[in-house]
Amino acid sequence: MAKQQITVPDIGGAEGAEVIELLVAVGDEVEVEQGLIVLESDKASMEIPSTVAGIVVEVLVAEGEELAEGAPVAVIEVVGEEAQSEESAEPVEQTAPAAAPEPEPEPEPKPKPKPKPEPEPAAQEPEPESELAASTAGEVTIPVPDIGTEDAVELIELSVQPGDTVAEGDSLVVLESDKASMEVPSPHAGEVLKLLVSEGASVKQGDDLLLLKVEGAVPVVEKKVQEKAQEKVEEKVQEDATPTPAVEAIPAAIPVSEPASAGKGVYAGPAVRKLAREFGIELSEVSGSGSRGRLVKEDLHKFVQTRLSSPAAASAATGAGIPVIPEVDFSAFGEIEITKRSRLDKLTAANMQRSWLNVPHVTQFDDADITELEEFRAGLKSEGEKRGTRLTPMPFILKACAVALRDNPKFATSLADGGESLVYKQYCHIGMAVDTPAGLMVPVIRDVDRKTIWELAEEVLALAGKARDRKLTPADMQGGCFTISSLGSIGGTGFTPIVNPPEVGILGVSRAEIRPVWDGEVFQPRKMLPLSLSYDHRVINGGDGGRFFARLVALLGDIRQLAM
Ligand code: CAO
Repeated sequence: MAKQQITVPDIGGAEGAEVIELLVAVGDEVEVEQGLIVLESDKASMEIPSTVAGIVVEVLVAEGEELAEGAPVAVIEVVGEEAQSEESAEPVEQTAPAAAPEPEPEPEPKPKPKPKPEPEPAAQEPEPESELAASTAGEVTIPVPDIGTEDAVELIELSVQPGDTVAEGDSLVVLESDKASMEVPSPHAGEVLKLLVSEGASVKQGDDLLLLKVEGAVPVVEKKVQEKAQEKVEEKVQEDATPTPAVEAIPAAIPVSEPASAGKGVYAGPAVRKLAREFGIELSEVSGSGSRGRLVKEDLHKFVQTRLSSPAAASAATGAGIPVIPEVDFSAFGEIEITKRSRLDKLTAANMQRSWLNVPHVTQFDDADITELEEFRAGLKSEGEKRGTRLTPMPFILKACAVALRDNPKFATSLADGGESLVYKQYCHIGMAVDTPAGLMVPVIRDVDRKTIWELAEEVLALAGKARDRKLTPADMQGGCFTISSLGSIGGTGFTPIVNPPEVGILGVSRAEIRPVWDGEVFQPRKMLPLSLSYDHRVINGGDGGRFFARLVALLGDIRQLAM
């Protein structure tokens, strides 16, 4: 049988994404699209799926390791006829990874794929009875991959339509469980032939999503095989009266390995482990109430409740000394409704708190007189329409920031070596906070200093659209030197933005309005733009902040200086 090495695919430029969870162990049976590991960059977490069905013979990574695109993840012994057509058929040594437990003696045979009587013709509808087929005709039914739960989840968005061409990794649909919304990436490049579900449908792992026409020979793994594999794992769990290292952490349906760092020796499934990470709970501190001491979600909820009712104990346990905000039973005061927060909201919350706790913030306020800028902008409205774009104040603010950063380079630095050094960046990439229904995202506009106002206007529109359509990749959100958060279109006279580390400065933009401004003799109606500048006081002192701000305000007050 051929062995296939699975590597980290294009993860949108995320460099050094950390392995936060191993979803499989040596000896596990995996399906196409089944997650092998979970990677987390500072902006998102993503499952790395297997591209083949088979048996895991080597896990090449450990929790806590940092991986980039192309890094080897695992070796899979490919099951079935497609094993013949797998390109990476070169022998791969079957050594167990140093930290991985020995594979358990196989208590039962692996499911043998039925030999196919004859090559499968290109079929519009997949044959429901076939168990495993290698399709050279290039039509593949894409199922719901491992979504970390056996429960049905809602399909909230179809990201493709019949006729669309997709690249490997492109989002096909968006699913939403009570915990998170997740995109299902295409395992292959190809053309969408037919949708097999509709928006609003309730789907489970293994349900068919769509029919894809791909080039070349690809494995077609059908529902029945997935169900069989699932049953097999379930039987295995039931038969194992005592958890052994190899299957210790097998939840009801999905085989997982024993994480090295979190909850070592704890019997819990991936969903419970994920929840524990979200709560910041050390699994070994929680007692499991499930069969054979398995941890279930209710155990975590109880644990949190107990901790919350004992704030002093929680504070002492974390060593942070931060008093815990006690949980209130709001239903005691009237009717309530509880909704789950999206993963993005929770990540943003964690990032905000990290910044708030680590960065000593100072915020300064000033107003820029943008009367002439606004007159100039109004005069360009028709040209903007001709160009098919919209000129808001944002491109001017971006440009002014680029010049102010050039003149005050400390604002584009980051701390390094634990505070021993400062990294000065010789590029000017500026992040722009975008408010989306899914939560806050901060795409980064590259080389702002080298772009024209029109180019920036187009990019602002494009990136804001991409953010709202959930099309941003981790690469789109990395590498910023400084951030702008504009609430100008929404309102308000000022706010204190939170620095986006490792950056050291962020500009808050509020709503411009005409105000009476004293010119020495009379009050003049001037359009004033309220600005707030927050910075990391470990790096920027008040003088630096004042100089940067004064320059920025002057640039916006006289945009001719932007050309200097
Ligand atoms: N004062 C007055 N009007 C403003 C303004 C300001 N400071 N900024 C923008 N406007 C106007 C624009 O000119 C536009 O009107 P016209 O079409 O008549 O010119 C209108 O408001 C809408 O602008 P916009 O929001 O579509 O575009 P933008 O370039 O100003 O901003 C973006 C783009 C992506 C920054 C913005 O849409 C957005 O998402 N802002 C929210 C950011 C956020 O949530 N920050 C908080 C983060 S911390 O929680």
